[in-house]
Amino acid sequence: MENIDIARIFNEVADLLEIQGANPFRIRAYRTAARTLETLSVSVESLLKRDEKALEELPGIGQDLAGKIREIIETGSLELLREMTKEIPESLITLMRVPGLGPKRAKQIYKTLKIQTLDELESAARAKRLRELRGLGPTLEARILKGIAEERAHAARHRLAEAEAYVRPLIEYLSRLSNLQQVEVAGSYRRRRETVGDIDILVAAKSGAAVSDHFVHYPEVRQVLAHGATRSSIVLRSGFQVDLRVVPARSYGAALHYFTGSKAHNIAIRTLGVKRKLKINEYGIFSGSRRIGGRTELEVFKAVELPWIPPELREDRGEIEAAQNGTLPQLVQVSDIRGDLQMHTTYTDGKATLQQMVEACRCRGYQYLAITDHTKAVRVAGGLTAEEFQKQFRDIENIQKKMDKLAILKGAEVDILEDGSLDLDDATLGELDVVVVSIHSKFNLSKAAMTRRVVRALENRRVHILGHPTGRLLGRREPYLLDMDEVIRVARDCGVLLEVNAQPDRLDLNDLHVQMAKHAGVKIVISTDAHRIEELDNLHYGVDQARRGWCTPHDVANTYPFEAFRALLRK
Ligand code: DGT
Ligand code: CA
Ligand code: CA
Ligand code: ZN
Repeated sequence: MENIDIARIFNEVADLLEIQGANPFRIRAYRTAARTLETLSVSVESLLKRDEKALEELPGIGQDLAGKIREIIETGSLELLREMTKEIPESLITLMRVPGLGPKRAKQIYKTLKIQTLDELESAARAKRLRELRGLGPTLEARILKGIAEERAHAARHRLAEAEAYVRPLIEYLSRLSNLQQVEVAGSYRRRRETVGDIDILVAAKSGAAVSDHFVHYPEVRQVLAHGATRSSIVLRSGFQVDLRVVPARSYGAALHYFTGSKAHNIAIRTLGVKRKLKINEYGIFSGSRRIGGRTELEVFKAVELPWIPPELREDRGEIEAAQNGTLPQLVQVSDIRGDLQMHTTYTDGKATLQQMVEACRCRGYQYLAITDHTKAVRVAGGLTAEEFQKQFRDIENIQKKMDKLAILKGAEVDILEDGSLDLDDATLGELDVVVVSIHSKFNLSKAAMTRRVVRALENRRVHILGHPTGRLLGRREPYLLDMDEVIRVARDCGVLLEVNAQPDRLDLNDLHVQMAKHAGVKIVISTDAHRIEELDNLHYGVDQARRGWCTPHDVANTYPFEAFRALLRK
């Protein structure tokens, strides 16, 4: 039982409670616990084995929820959820997940129009039948149609971090086999795409049958789609599809290259092969019928006279030309990062204190960090007033006195209000070392209005960084409308840095925007936006995204030593 499975059960309970109109505090308790579980670095199952009481000490998990976790681990399910599911029809749950609907309206539509499926909802919206209901109109009808499309698109893909949570134990399980020569995850996972459709695992082994048998007997399997000596396919309980290929060691490199993709990149490489009268496929590199290579991935690239290309670049977006010209970028790595520039503390909605966050950054070997709590407009997060910031400044100064190797920057994540003005007075802004600005409300402006709003914020000379620039939440919220070319142009002219927010459901900017920024000569910062200590370790997802955007350390402001970094901040 993985943490993420328990989290899923808790989220389902919260959804159902919402439909029942239960106490909001109770609903929030389940959501908070789910989030804790999703971000926890140790498995609660092992935690429980070591120490009965350890669960209750986790943030947001008291005696009651600890008991429920224990029940899920011991029995594989939760009685409460079974009971609730009996009372609430499944179709109502499907409806409520549609962005724009929510529990109350889902219930109304379900009851009055007897709608059960997404298809039925879609035809009712198209037939303009929803607008006849009380409280619904053409605008909401259109929003629901968009929501249905989003829901369908999202159902098919999973966040990279979620895939990682399932891949790790599966690889561990496979690695128990003694005759395994090599094992690696290929596909979009290896290319570090922000979402993955399915997981592709490649194994080199002498006996394919033994590996495949072991694979299809993984305890988390819900369904076996295919079971063969070289190719098998399963669906995990979580809904993930995993494809396994077993190849002989002499083909491993060719297969790894082929199954890493992307398809467009593969076709380009194969075409280069054809020009040299070579056949390149997943079995190897062939000249006529003679095998001339395929044991390593490097042999594939060498055959077409190229250096090895990092998987993150293999999208046929210019990487082959760059490889030919010797201009492949030396991609940024996690170890290049010297500071984290967005994080929250218990002053607002963070779960760790200022002191604890600073200490955690010290342990991670950083040279600098910025504390960036919310401003007052973000009321749900308990945003700070100017006076409260003053108190935090004194706190920071006191902690700083005891630290000589780590610079603690006074920062804030300042809300950009609807008209583009900032949610903090000039005097306080002037005292901050790092001003991050971002949007947390009024997402539905027109593209022109939203662009004006952001541009006006960037033109404020006290602003240093634009935080999570498009506001999207993977699988939950589309980016707001924004003219990114314009934003990047203004960022360049004003000397504002653009954030790549490393939260696994944000990854905002995305890879393409990062590349646009790089081309325009705008530097990015990779920040975790951590709300608890463990979330500082999400950094690598942001680095992945920056790598997919072709960034070298030079392109990323927070790889610079402290003084050089400060020089990059607008004066
Ligand atoms: P995903 O799963 O949708 O996130 O994306 P991928 O890239 O993992 O795609 P997937 O799982 O369908 O296939 C894995 C890799 O196998 C893909 O990246 C490239 C390779 N591949 C699959 N089908 C073809 C094909 O028809 N031609 C070529 N050249 N390569 C293919
Ligand atoms: Ca795949
Ligand atoms: Ca696949
Ligand atoms: Zn934010």
